[in-house]
Order: sequence, then structure tokens, then C-alpha cells
Amino acid sequence: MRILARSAVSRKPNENMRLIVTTFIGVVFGFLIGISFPTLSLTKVNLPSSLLPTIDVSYIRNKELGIRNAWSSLRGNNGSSAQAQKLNDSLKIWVPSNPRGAERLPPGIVEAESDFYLRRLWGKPSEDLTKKPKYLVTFTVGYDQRNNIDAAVKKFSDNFTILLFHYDGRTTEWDEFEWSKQAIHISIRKQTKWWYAKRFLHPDIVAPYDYIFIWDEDLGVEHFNAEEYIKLVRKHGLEISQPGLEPNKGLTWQMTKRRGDREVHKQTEEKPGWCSSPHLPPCAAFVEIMAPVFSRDAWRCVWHMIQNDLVHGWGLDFALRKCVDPAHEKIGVVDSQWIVHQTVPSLGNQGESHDGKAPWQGVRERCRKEWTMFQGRLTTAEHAYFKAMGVDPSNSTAH
Ligand SMILES: *C1O[C@H](CO)[C@@H](O)[C@H](O)[C@H]1NC(C)=O
Ligand SMILES: *[C@@H]1O[C@H](CO)[C@@H](O)[C@H](O)[C@H]1NC(C)=O
Ligand SMILES: *[C@@H]1O[C@H](CO)[C@@H](O)[C@H](O)[C@H]1NC(C)=O
Ligand SMILES: *[C@@H]1O[C@H](CO)[C@@H](O)[C@H](O)[C@H]1NC(C)=O
Repeated sequence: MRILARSAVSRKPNENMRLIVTTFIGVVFGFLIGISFPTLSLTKVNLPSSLLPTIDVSYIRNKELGIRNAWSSLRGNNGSSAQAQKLNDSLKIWVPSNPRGAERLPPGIVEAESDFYLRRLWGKPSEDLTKKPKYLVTFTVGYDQRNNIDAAVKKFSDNFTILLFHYDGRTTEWDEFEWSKQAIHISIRKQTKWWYAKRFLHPDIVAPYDYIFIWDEDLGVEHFNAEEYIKLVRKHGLEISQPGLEPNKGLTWQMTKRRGDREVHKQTEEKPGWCSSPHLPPCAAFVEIMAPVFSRDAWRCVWHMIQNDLVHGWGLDFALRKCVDPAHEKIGVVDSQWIVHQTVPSLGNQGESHDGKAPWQGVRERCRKEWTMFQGRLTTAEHAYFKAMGVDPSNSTAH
């Protein structure tokens, strides 16, 4: 405050006057805006908070000025430009080890990661959080599936943060469930699970969570317990996993079928010719995209592989193995905590009719097309990399 007062005195009087008038006009203007939009309570809140930064900035400027003045008086001159430059430079911050873009900040103030923990608007920040859930579960939902989701959420203890992505725009209705009031709701119409995941589950945002469940809405969880699941995943060192699937009939892949006689499996037999190696998908190193569970580190990699324009995620399941090593040991299916895939048509029906085709057909076609595109991009990228490294791509492990 002393520094502030001193600098105010050292300003020319008419400058002070101008400042006061400007501030006054600003306040009046803000007030008028405030009363002309009485329903927008935000505008009123904005008024004082918009004044705060101005004070902060001038405080810091004056502080810097103070240092400079002190320094030049010490040297007994008014500060030659060379000296000023030297001081100017030494007051600049550049920390290459900071996150990209934040190099100008002192490392002590950098918060590179965040979370979904809910805070209060009052009290001490340090006392806001009575609990910091270590796991995150997300469901991509429409209101029609509310009872199924309600049942699923109850299988997750309070060690889980619940996050719902709403593709039908209905959110407040969910408050009929008590847990919904503590959940995170993100509502954007007609987008897919992987679209949301790319935009809202950045690795730096979900960093506090040991495991991240990115699940569909049509899963039956009667035989599933999330805490038990986590224990098994830890025990067997699974970085990417999913619960075994029932019923066995109608499933495309052998790998994700539930085995009744074990806790976990990481390998399977497929139809002849389907697997080029017993360690490669779909015989191993493979889970499907309907109910994957990622460790923090695996997700940090997988997030980068999700393409912004390929929203259905087809083909991602075959590529997950690029993110862990050795993949055939760190990717697996948990059999003793299993789920039922109910195949309820949901987002698949939200397409549009074209050329006399049903909406779901258009969606299905795009799914397949995306799979081809993703596969093409991955192959091209790998070839480009190996070529740049001077390695024969035909000798690479890319398949
Ligand atoms: C103070 O600085 C100005 C310009 O930077 C210069 O012209 C002047 O001679 C300096 N005065 C003294 C006492 O060093
Ligand atoms: C201090 O650095 C800033 C930004 O690089 C520059 O614009 C300014 O002229 C410098 N001031 C002095 C006195 O060198
Ligand atoms: C939550 O996690 C803690 C620590 O891992 C564990 O002791 C506790 O049993 C968990 N809660 C439930 C309901 O399982
Ligand atoms: C792969 O590399 C090995 C040696 O690194 C070489 O002997 C072999 O011929 C290569 N195979 C192909 C298909 O390029």
C-alpha cells in the first residue's frame, strides 16, 4: 500500500484527475449496464472483479518502478539506457522446463494440471475438498437410458468422480437422482463419446485420477463392482482393460468374451487367419471401445491418438497397443467383474436419413469409413517416421 500511495503522489495532478474521471465514468457505465440487464446477475458480479485486475497491474508496475528507482539512486545517476536494459533483462523470466507456452512464468506459480473436484464459493480453499476421488468414470448418455445409468453409477463407490456427457441436451432432469447433483454434466447435442473425450478429458485435466473409465450407456452392470475391478487391474498390471462381456452369443471378438474360470485373461484364440501373431490384435493386446478403462499413463498416450474428425473411434481398439509396452501383457480383459452388452441403439439412431437410407445406416457407414481413414493415417505416419529414422518400414512392427 505504501508503494501505491507514493506513486500516486508522484503522478502529475491532471493525470490523477484523468484517472479519477475515467474510473468514475467506468463505474457509472458499468452500473448502467448492470441495471439495464437486471436478470444477468453476472454483469453485476463482473463490476467489482473487473476493477481488481487494474489495481493488481498498477501495483506490480509500481513495484517494478520502485526497484528501478532504488537501483539507479544507488548508482548515483538517473539510469542510463544500457543500465536500464540490463535491469530490464534480468527482470525477465524464461524457464524452458515449464510447460510449452508458460516459459515466461516463475515455475512456482505454474499449475500444469487440474481436476474435476467441486469447490465451494466461500471459506478457505484449503478446506474445500473433503474427498479427492482417485478414479474417474464417464458415461455418454441420453435421458432414455437413465435407469440403466442410475444402476451403473451405484456400482461405483464415492472413490469415483462421475462425469456424464449428454448427447440429447437433457441434463436437469437427471437431478431426480441424488448422485446427479454431485456429478459433472457436460451437454452438447449429438456428439460421440470420443468427440467428448478428446475435448473434455485432456490428460492434464484428468491427471489426478489413477484410472479413467470411458463407457457407453448400454452396459448391464449387475455382476460388476468397480472397486473390485480396480483391485484386479492393479494386481495384473493392466494399463488398458475392459470387463469381460456376456452373453457370449453375437459378440464379434473372442478376446472380450468373459471366461468363467479366471480373474483376467490377456490372450485368446481367434478364427484361423485372423491373427498374424498370438501377441497381436484381435488375439491379444486388444479391448473394445465400448467399455475401456485406462491408467493415467496409458490415457496420456491414447488421448493423443484420438483424431479430432474421426468421432466414432473405430479402429482405435486395434491401435491401443501402440500406447503400452509390452502390449500383450498390459492390455487385458477382467473376467471376474463382467458386464452385459445390451446393444441399445442410441446415438446410432441420431443420424439423418439420406438417399432413402435409415439414419443408423448412414452412421454405420461413417463408422466403417472412419476405420479405414484411421488405419491409413496410422500406417502413413509410421512409415514416415521409420523412413525419417532410416529404417526399412517393411521391417517395422506396424501391422
Ligand atoms: C539522465 O538521462 C538523460 C537521458 O537518458 C541524459 O540526457 C542526462 O544527461 C542524464 N543525466 C544524468 C545526470 O546522468
Ligand atoms: C524493457 O523490455 C521491454 C520488452 O522487451 C521493451 O519494450 C522496453 O523498451 C524495455 N525497456 C528498457 C528501458 O530497455
Ligand atoms: C476408497 O478407496 C480407499 C483407498 O483406496 C479404500 O480404503 C476404500 O475402501 C474405498 N472405498 C470403497 C467404498 O471401497
Ligand atoms: C529386417 O531386418 C533384418 C536385419 O535387421 C534383415 O536381415 C531382414 O532381411 C529384414 N527384413 C526385411 C523384410 O526387410
